[in-house]
Amino acid sequence: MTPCEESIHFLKIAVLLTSHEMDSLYENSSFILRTVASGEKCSRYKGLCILGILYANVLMQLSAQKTNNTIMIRRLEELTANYTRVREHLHINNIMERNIEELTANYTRVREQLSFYEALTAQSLNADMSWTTFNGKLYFFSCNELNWSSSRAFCVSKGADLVTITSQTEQSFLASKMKAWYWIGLNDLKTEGHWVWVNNQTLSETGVQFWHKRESGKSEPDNWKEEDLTGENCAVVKNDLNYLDSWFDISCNYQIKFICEKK
Ligand SMILES: [Ca+2]
Ligand SMILES: [Ca+2]
Repeated sequence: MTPCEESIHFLKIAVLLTSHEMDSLYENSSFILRTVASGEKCSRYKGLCILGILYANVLMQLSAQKTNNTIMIRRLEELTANYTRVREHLHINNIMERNIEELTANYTRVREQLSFYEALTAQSLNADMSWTTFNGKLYFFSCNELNWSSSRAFCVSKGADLVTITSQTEQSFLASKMKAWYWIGLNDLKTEGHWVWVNNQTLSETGVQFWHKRESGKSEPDNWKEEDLTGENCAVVKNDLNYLDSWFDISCNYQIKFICEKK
């Protein structure tokens, strides 16, 4: 190739470089290198030649960067799609959890009502619903077992309420009649640890309480949560202990006999 032909060829490459035609540029790379290596032949175009090489390098770097960007954009799109799927999944889970909570609450309500009506029916069949008199009050010891709130509803339906124990004499009388464990009208449903009777009297107002005491370990009420995570918020009186030491807090959901009291 004559110097004149080389000049024309190099100018063509310079045009290719400025027009970003990379494939043609790579095809002519051997000529560029030969031209740079041959300092004597290329002396007239040396400056332009170096600029061309640098320009080609920049273009190659830009091209590589463009490829990286394309890959990153694809990954970003995949991550976005995954994120959207996870969010939709979480949303569905939240809705399902809410539905389960509502269904559980409805189930509990229906179960309580059912127990109550079962007890009413059983009691109506049992004609001898007998009341025992003591100190001007009437007491009924149930044969049926209900949870605490249904027991109370039953007593109320009979013009009474769950028993309120306001003296050691009354506690002694009840103990003498008991053949099982019975619900009494004492609870801390409203405020944990604040025990009140169904007539809103507190233990300090009545002046008597007969919680079971333990020499080692916590005495009652202990709000034990092993069997019911909501704790123990209703009181029961047990017949198999000293009557002065026989109140326990237990889960309000247990099915227990109960004592109604009316004036
Ligand atoms: Ca409690
Ligand atoms: Ca307890």
